[in-house]
Amino acid sequence: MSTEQTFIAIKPDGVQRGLVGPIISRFENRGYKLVALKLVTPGQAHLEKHYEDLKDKPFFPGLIQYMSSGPIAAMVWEGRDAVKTGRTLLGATNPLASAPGTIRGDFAIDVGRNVCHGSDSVENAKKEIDLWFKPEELNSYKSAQFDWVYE
Ligand code: YYY
Ligand code: MG
Repeated sequence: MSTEQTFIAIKPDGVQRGLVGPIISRFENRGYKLVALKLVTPGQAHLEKHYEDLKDKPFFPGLIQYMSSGPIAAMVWEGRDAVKTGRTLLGATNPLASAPGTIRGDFAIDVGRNVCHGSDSVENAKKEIDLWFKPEELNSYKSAQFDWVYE
């Protein structure tokens, strides 16, 4: 298990519902380090690129419309096994199948309003971080918690 970076986004519904703080807290409380954070309202072309693997799905047009309907809190989180554990913190894609205690399991009901995004592989995390952030927006620092979170 290695130190990884993952792209986590709070979708427009999460921002509108005042869930930025609670979602950030899940990652902070677990011990992950915030490397980048910004509130952005991307255009449709950016979102189509972000979700390009899903372009043939029937829900794709609605997904792009939803994702472009308001600001998104875009973040990069770093730490051991951050990609897979980030997905675990988010919960299943369909919130009705997400365990209580996960973000989607605690804060969402419909799959098309599932409040957050997380990279699904280390390779996709790199692509997504590259799409959403400029290199200079990624902060390099040692977290004050580091020696108390890792043995
Ligand atoms: O990675 P994750 O967000 O958990 O799921 P994906 O399969 O990548 O789908 C991206 C996004 O699309 C999902 O978060 C909600 C939406 N979506 C949908 O609206 N309806 C579906 N049946 C499947 C996914
Ligand atoms: Mg996905």
